[in-house]
Amino acid sequence: EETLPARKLLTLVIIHHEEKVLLGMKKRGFGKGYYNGFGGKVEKGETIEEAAARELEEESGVTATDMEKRGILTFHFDNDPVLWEVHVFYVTKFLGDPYETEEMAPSWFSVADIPYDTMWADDPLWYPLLLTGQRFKGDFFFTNTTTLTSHSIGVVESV
Ligand code: 6OG
Repeated sequence: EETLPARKLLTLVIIHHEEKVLLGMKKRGFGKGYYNGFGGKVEKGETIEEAAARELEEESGVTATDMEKRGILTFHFDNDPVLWEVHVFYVTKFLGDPYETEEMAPSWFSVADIPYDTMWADDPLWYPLLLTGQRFKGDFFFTNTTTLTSHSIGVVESV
């Protein structure tokens, strides 16, 4: 009898406001030294949406007012049997001004200047879909945690 692989649920919020994208330089933990959206693990007793809102507030100080789920990314790491399922949310309206936290140093980037060289290797494959209003699902296979060896990605009707 086959069993489903174990999955870890995570969130990732990208804010797109006045032609700019808010990214945080991760200061510690997984992905340190990379720019990324804001997010983290879904905790027991909260929904994925609640986790996304909570992590955004904890890591950037802002409160999203129009969060929309736009993608699901599944990461396969050769050194971890657990799949990482990252739920991607798109935000254009929020309250507050982003500030630096223990976890992240935020900056705004024009879409043309998104620093893909200092981001996870999967990001250039799906940010263009996110930023043009599409919904998507993708699978990404990493070796040695950071080397992307293969992927598949598709635009979907709903996530
Ligand atoms: P914490 O360790 O901060 O949660 N994340 C990824 N984001 C991108 N763009 N690519 C990946 O490729 C990622 N793997 C994980 C999900 C980790 C944060 O990093 C995201 C979370 O927002 C491998 O709790």
